[in-house]
Amino acid sequence: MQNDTVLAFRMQLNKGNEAEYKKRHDEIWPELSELLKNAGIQEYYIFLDEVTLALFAFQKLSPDADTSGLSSLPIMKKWWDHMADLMEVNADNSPKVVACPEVFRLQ
Ligand code: RM4
Repeated sequence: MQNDTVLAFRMQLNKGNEAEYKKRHDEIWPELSELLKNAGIQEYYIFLDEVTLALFAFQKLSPDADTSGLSSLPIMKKWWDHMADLMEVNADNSPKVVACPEVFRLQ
């Protein structure tokens, strides 16, 4: 399937966890990075809005990326459990995600 090449979404950090959130991502498990890349995520950035604590995620995807299966993988669930004390999550500990549609592109 052909995808758009970029994707953005917002998550929410809970107050007081700014440093720890960055630390855990600095130490992201290599097997998880590998899995995300294998799914077609070529580049993945998360920016922190230090005023609202919104986490703005931006992904550059390969044209044949398929990230649909990631959420059911044990390591993904384990990562979400690991992050759940820091951010807003759903009942299954996956992060609450708000889609951010593209409104401008300069290429
Ligand atoms: C985030 C969140 C996302 C995950 C990244 C790597 O904090 O858990 O779902 O894709 O980490």
